[in-house]
Amino acid sequence: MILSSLLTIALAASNSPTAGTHRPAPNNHEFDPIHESKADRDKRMQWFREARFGMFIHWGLYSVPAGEWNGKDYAGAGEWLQYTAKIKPADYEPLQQQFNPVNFDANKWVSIAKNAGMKYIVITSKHHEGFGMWPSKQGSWNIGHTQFHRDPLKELAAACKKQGLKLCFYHSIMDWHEADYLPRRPWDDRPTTNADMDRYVAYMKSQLKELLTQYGPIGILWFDGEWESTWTHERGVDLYKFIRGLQPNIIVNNRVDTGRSGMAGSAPAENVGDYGTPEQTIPADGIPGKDWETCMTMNDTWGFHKTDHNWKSPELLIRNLVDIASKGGNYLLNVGPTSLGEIPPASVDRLAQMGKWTKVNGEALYDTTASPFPRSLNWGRVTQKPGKLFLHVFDPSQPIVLAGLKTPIKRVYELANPKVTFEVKETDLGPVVQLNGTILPDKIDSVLVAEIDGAPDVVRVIQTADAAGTIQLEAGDADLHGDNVKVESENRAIGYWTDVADTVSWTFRLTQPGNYRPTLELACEPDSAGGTFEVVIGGHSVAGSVPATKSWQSFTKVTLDPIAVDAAGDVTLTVKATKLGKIALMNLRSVSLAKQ
Ligand code: FHN
Repeated sequence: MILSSLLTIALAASNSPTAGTHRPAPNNHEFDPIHESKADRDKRMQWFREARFGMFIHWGLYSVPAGEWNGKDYAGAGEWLQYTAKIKPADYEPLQQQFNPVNFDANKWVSIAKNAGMKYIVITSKHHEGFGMWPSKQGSWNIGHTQFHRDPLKELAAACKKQGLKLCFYHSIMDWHEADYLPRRPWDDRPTTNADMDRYVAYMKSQLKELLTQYGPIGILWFDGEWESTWTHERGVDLYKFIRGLQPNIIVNNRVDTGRSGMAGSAPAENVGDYGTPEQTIPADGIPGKDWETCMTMNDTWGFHKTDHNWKSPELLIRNLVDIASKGGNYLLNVGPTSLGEIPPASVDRLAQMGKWTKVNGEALYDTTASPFPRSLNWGRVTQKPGKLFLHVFDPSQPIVLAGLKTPIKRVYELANPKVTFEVKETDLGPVVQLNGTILPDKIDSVLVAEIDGAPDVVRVIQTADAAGTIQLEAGDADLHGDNVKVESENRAIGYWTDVADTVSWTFRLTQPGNYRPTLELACEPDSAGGTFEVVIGGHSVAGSVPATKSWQSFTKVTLDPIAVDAAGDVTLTVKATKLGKIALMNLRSVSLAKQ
């Protein structure tokens, strides 16, 4: 009896809604956002999939203190200052009368985004501080009760409509101000006896209804703050239905529900929400079969922080955009405006640089799909459209190999100047584009177009050692095992080796048995040196330790004792950590083998 009831429960669960995948529509005609046909879902997601690039805006009362409280600087605490400085709501509330963004200019903000090549804007309607950035009729903890007698969301809605961008809202479920929300922050000594989560949810829904009925069509409801114990899967499903009921075509991220896997941003099938939300990271292989969007700061803080000057370079930002698109995702890049309503100049400058690239190369970004190649390439990335492969060349010093491509290439030319064409040479690995000394136009990312007939046919290529028994195994060709290790495009190396259980491996062909001496090209900043590892092939292994190099970007070569390979054929070499360094094991760019 028990078993059958458990099976019944299990079956019920297995029929529960699955996020981001095809759910057979019920035969009744009532609007049912959970069970949506694939065609309806594809139509609803289409603009998102074409957009590839959006602006995240974290703007709230926290921009007033800007990371400082009572004369102390709290590094990294922009929008989290109230939590980090342990500020009680009563001590935080005076910020409301200090907030007066007299320099706010919605058209200027939207133009900055549009000129960067961004297609949508996600702005915080309410962050964890609970403060409404619109004149809400629910209570007084909102911009309607400040000396700023305007509605920034209304002005942004008009500017987005005028300039052709989608307006979207970020809304925090977690609320450090509303007395009905639980749990309290440890230092918040307000009584909890009358706190009522159901009443809080009703309040939150009332505010969301204002946001979804007063500002026109909204592209995305970007939920966050879903990780506390009082938020449940059932509440998430209910909220998802509520939002889609107000605007059926809206997109809702997976943080409306409770299943998100932390910063990795993916979620199990039973989680509602339309796409995955990796944060501050780019998944090594994207999130296969799912829509997803990486959100990322331009410096280290989401909300404005007056002492955070650790800005990412335009080169890294452009390559992140391309890396993400090559894996089928969107890039939601953040700005944190000041309390006067100004986007920091360092952000504006970087977005202008990104705009120069998107203006020339937008065809290789928008409405593209993921690379047909199994993983990152040493020379750059690939995006595609029917009949075209866009070859994003980051490093022209590397052979531009399209490993495993079986589809004939008709011609190759510069996207920026189609008169500049290139020959292609067929090799054992696959076609190789011949630059023949041509200097490519953009040192950050020059796009070549490879025209092909129909869909690209790519087979997995087994790299083979040369006649002397030498082979070089590159980071971009490694199989990554674990949730942390990933290929960092800026280093062309495997990084984030922060879990001793993570491993990397290569499978390749050796034509002769014998002893092979491994050489690793690696980097490790001095603070983290001293980790140890093993190189394993078959039943044999050799150990090594990680020396200090000047930085994570400064590589050196470490040669180990020879390792025995008992038979010729396809072999797998695995690098396993045995002891991590203080921060991580190492950044690993390549492993080469030389027959002794
Ligand atoms: O706590 C928030 C954080 O302030 C910021 O909003 C990011 C961006 O999505 N999300 C949460 C941290 O994961």
